[in-house]
Amino acid sequence: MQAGAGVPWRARRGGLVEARGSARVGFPGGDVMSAPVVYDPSGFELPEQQKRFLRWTIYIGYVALVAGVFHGLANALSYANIDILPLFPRLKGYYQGLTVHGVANVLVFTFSFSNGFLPLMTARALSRPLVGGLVYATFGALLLGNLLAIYAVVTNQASVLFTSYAPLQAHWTYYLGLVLIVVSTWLALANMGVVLRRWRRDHRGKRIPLLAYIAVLSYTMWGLASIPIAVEFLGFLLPWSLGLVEKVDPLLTRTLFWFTGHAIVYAWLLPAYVSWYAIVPRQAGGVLISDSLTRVVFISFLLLSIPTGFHHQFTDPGIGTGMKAFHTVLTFGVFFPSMATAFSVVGALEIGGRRRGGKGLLGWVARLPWGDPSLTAQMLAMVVFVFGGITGLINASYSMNQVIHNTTWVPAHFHMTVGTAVALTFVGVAYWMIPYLTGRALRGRRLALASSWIYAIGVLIFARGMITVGLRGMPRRTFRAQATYTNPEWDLGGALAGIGGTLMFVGIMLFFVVIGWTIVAGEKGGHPKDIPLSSTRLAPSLTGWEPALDRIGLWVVAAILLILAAYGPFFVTYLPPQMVSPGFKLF
Ligand code: HAS
Repeated sequence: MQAGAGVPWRARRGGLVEARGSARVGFPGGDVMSAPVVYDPSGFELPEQQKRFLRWTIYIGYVALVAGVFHGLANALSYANIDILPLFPRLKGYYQGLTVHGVANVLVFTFSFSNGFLPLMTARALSRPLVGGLVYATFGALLLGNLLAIYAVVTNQASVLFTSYAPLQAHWTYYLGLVLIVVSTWLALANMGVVLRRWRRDHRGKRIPLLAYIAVLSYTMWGLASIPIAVEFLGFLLPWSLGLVEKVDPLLTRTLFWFTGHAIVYAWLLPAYVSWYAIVPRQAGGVLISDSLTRVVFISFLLLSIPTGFHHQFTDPGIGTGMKAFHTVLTFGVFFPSMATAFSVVGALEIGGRRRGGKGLLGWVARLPWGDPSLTAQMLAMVVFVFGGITGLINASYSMNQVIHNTTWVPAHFHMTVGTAVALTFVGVAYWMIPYLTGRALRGRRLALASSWIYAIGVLIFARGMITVGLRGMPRRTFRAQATYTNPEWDLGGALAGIGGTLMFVGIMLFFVVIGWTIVAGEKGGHPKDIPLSSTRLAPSLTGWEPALDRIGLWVVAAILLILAAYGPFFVTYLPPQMVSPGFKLF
């Protein structure tokens, strides 16, 4: 990593960097060199109308999150044997509430945020406006999809949980609503694709600016990954719920769900990684270490996120052990880009901490700007994600999975991943992005800091409890406070889950106070005028192998080939569909 004494890195690489400005920066080890700024430093403003629709797209997610977290509290308290469901008078039952919790938090909140955030990042990185019609269409599809799904869930006609497993059957508006939410993500992807294509037409031979590249690749992966769930919903569940076909194939639809369903977790995660790579280094006062490593990481996710879904089906009959083993190997493969991410973000933070005077092995940690609510939320998200990642590897280990599958261990894992690494990062991003989009200064900075700390401490206590009782066999998706059976070994862990869940609820409510206060009463004009874009220590090259990283179409073809190898044998041996089961409405 040595820059070469006194020689600007750009010069050593033959002036290959597309730089419009540069900054002098210091690195651990004492070298000082020129860090290229690859984005137009004069800034770029989206048209006001587009900003307005992007922020309303994100607000849809906030409304969903408000609805979703209330049932989260009920669920967490239930593990501590406290039943607050009677306080929800219109709720017909636990599974209706759990469906609201899952759909609102992991489907609506995440994709609403990404539909606003990723196009905004693309537009800024390329300094071009988005396609207005596609911005409005994205918002419209998301809104309509939500209204349809909300109707089905609120009227208790869709208590099927976010996994929508057949033969549990929901009202057709639920399936159509979720399809429209997916369509909204495709429209956002189309928008980014059009803007990027136009930019490339005008900049032949140039490297795609990193931020645009990783934003587009995140949704490209999702675009590919979402095809199986579209087939499941449009080809099977929707006609079945409309009565056009009488029966359904539970194993096939479940497999189609997880075909998309593991990649979906990376579709939630990658927008958070976009922030960790392209924004956090700047917020911490550091720089991103390597442009090419970052591109390799996102390509790895494109290649490996999708052909891993059988690790959710280790216990399912009807799928060959060899197929499951192949997916296990690929699951361990998709762990590596996250390790590379850990290296990159810790490196960038360390540079920032040392530039602020941090000394010794870990002295730089204390010197990071912990008073910045946006950065602090994201750093806490990263710390919690370490434990989310470790539990994920245990899930993926075939024999260990037999111990934890369908226990409360699994919700512990996903509250530390999507529930914190992703959600708390989105919270942190909101602390600069909502002011940027509304033109109002952030209110309640101390409250914002308190919110993130309370949430992060809460989730660690919650997960500790859920992991302990999960290992002692407590089932997930069960309302303990009303269960007719119990186990004294669940008491301590259950109490921790209740305490931690309550803290998480308080933390997220404080976030809503801060954001609501900012939107309504933030000082006008006191907002950030530009996105906090990071520069890169090792910049992109125009020669050698690196430009091949920008051939997104080529990588999509490679991803399709890997998917065919991973899923082809199953479909070849399994099809045609075995339409054996009628629909059930149990709750
Ligand atoms: Fe998972 C189940 C395996 C990651 C979400 N997962 C789930 C479910 C969800 C979910 C929602 O193999 C439940 C679905 C359901 O309802 O049934 N998961 C993995 C593996 C990973 C993983 C191997 N999962 C995620 C992410 C999610 C997510 C990310 C959401 C966003 N998961 C599984 C398996 C199951 C499963 C099985 C099925 C279980 C069953 O039986 O049902 C890995 O990709 C994780 C890699 C991550 C790391 C962490 C890297 C750390 C970083 C932070 C660095 C920063 C630092 C801080 C150190 C290796 C990048 C520095 C800070 C300073 C301040 C200095």
